[in-house]
Amino acid sequence: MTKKVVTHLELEGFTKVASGKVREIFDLGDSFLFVASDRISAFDVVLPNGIPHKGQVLTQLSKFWFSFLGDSVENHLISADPKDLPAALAPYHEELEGRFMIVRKLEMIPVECVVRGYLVGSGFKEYRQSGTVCGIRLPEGMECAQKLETPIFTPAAKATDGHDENISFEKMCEMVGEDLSKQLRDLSIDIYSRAAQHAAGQGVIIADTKFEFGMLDGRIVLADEVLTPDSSRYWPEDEYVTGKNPPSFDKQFVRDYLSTLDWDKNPPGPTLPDEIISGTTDRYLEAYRRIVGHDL
Ligand code: Q0Z
Repeated sequence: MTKKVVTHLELEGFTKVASGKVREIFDLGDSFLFVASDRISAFDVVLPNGIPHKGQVLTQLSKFWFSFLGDSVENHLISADPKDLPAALAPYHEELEGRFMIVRKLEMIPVECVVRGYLVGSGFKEYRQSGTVCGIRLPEGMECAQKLETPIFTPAAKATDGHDENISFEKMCEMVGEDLSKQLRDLSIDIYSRAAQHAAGQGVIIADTKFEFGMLDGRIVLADEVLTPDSSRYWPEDEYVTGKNPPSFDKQFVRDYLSTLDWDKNPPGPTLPDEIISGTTDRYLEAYRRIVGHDL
């Protein structure tokens, strides 16, 4: 794997159809090219530095999970083999190495399928205010980062400001239909449970995660990146204590460093020192090693 850091990506002759803080999607005609850059965001702001190997870790973790889940859920991956790239992308093979997937074009479902196994973040915030998460009532007296008796499905929708907003299951049913909502809920909880069980045996807690699904010929297809540290909260099991928000597996060095500065969390973000960048690469590589069982 080359260590070339990819923060900006343009593929001449191919239209970018979506661009996120980290990922990009290009049109290949009958399929999309899904690419994970090395960009990193913290406190919702993309930082100037890339993190070497981050895009490769995210992509290879997604591929691991697609394969782990097997035929129990159809996914959008067609190929991650450079031989299957269009000939016109030959000049970009080095940049794309290990960080791309050729994927099926789906009709995306406009709801984020979030599953939480632990009570933290916006879930804990809502619970403290109302005793519920996305309208689901939870037992009294739960602590921050406590494990839930059973994982819960807490859908979210893109608000007008582009941020995700927690919605009730009833609201999701109004948006996409009751039958589909129930299928997505049950499927999401099943996928999360199997993944979290695997991760737990490898020293990683997947506290929560967000799935995106699409439809193809009337079938539900799992899309996007899956069960990565960017779409999930990964916690090192050895650093977990109930009642305390554990360090993020991947971004904790970056967050700790940023909190030593007097940055107001508005763009542009501060430049990271070399040792924070290399420490963060090491954390991503360690997350990969624990989950997959060998080095990237
Ligand atoms: C996913 C997103 C990203 C920004 C579109 N297989 C698919 N078929 C149709 N649409 C999508 C996919 Cl993955 C699709 N997103 C989310 C991804 C950057 C937004 F890389 N948007």
